[in-house]
Amino acid sequence: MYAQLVETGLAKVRSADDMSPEEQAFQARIDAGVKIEPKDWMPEAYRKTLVRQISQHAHSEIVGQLPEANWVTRAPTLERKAILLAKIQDEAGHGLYLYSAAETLGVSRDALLGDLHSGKAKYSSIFNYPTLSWADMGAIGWLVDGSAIINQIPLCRCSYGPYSRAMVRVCKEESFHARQGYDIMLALCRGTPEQKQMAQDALNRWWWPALMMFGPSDAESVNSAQSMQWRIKLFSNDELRQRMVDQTIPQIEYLGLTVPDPDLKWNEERGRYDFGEINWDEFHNVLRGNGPCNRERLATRKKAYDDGAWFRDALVAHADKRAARKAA
Ligand code: BYC
Repeated sequence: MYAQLVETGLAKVRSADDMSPEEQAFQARIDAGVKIEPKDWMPEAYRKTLVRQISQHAHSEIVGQLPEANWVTRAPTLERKAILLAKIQDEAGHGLYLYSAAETLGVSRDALLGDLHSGKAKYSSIFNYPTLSWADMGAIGWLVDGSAIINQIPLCRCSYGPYSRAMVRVCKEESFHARQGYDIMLALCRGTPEQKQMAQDALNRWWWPALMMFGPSDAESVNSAQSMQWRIKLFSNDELRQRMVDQTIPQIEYLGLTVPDPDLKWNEERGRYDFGEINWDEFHNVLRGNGPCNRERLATRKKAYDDGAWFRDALVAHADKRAARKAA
């Protein structure tokens, strides 16, 4: 089983009897829907859980730039290239808001990046798959950013103020990303038979990894119960995954494509779709660092960081000079 790398000190959800008076007051504020702000008292385990989730989220944003970067020079038109570049720049911005939100919890950005580069910190499994055709740009925007919206809209209402506020702008931008992805898929599906086949191939390869983005099943999710008590998470992994399926199937039908799941069928009683079993062995394998692109993604990130050392040094030297001039 994949390791839980951050020890928050909590093996299970704590009942009111196990809580100190401070913790009880903290939980009462959360239950009343009051936001927790950086200078407020918080349990150490709450702080650590937030640092874990927000930093993993930030890492996902910046590693998430890499699969799409592959297609900037190959975009079919100038307009598509400009849109793709804008999207990739947005992801860098999301990373910045999220690292800033994590820093309000008393961790440094250098330490967080150090954990990413050493392989200690996770980032989303989805970014360890290759982008083989232009249709993958459509599938990522539509399915990956689409899933991100479903996961992140509830985070706009999460209990930690800086995280919830960062999510508002992120979600607006993700919505543009999802639309541009669907627009690419529509253009391909209205094109030649070969172009439609490219779209189908991309759907076949991204469908299951997109469903894995929501994390392990509720029965296997070690962090969910506590995170839901603290309103860091508002809905379970399985609930959000189900929403993604229910929302996306009509979009697939509109494109005239086929869902790569023979077990998918509408369940009249539930008013939702039933779908096939996810390949959890594949998910765990990717989390252990053995997906098709894990090593390449990490090596590219490290190189980008090392290549930027001169620029960070120059910024510090400039700031020192200005401070010295001001002091003089
Ligand atoms: N990939 O107990 P669980 C984006 C880990 S950015 C890798 O359910 P939790 C985008 C999990 O961390 C997408 N690891 O955990 C960017 C935990 O391990 P640790 C990222 C995963 O935290 C650019 C263990 O499995 N979105 O969309 O309650 C371009 C057990 O899981 C994954 C966010 O980060 C995974 N898919 O729930 C385009 C959103 N799933 O840490 C798009 C914020 C689970 O104990 N994060 N793990 O060692 C969340 O909502 C939650 O952290 C998760 C997991 C639902 C992801």
